[in-house]
Amino acid sequence: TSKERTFIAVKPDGVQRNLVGEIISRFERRGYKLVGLKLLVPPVELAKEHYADLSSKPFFAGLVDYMTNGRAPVVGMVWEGPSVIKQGRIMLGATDPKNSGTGTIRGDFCLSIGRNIVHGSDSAESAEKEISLWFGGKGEVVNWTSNNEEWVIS
Ligand code: YYY
Ligand code: MG
Repeated sequence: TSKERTFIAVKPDGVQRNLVGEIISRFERRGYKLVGLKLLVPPVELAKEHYADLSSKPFFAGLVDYMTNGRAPVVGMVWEGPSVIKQGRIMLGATDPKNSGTGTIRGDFCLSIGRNIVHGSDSAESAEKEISLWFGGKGEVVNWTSNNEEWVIS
């Protein structure tokens, strides 16, 4: 539906490399609506819960440290619009930037799976889990009507 929502995050390497505006801009220009936005150094428990399905992987400890060590913050976002979960993943590109197409965020701006600059929910279930995890407080996700909507969605 047009109210579909996904969690997108600029990881610390993306913030450090000044790509926040570029990444926001790509979602804005596509026609998606920003309904949640925050800058934070995530607590270790939040990062562990976010990546809970990877907790048995050898790279898990390094992944959590990279996300939480505070050398740069994370920009967490909720974007809304038609097929935003699937299209968000397409806009990000493959997990390993060596396989990400040119024209995708990862394919255009990074080289290494361990420094792939963005996160995006991979399913409706993970979007719901991640949005409540990162934007659980009252009013942190904002319902609003964009005046562009009739020109973007019909
Ligand atoms: O959803 P996505 O970020 O594309 O990939 P996941 O399989 O969920 O892995 C999350 C995160 O873990 C990935 O973006 C980089 C890191 N990672 C890694 O460092 N090394 C791997 N072999 C696989 C994943
Ligand atoms: Mg994932």
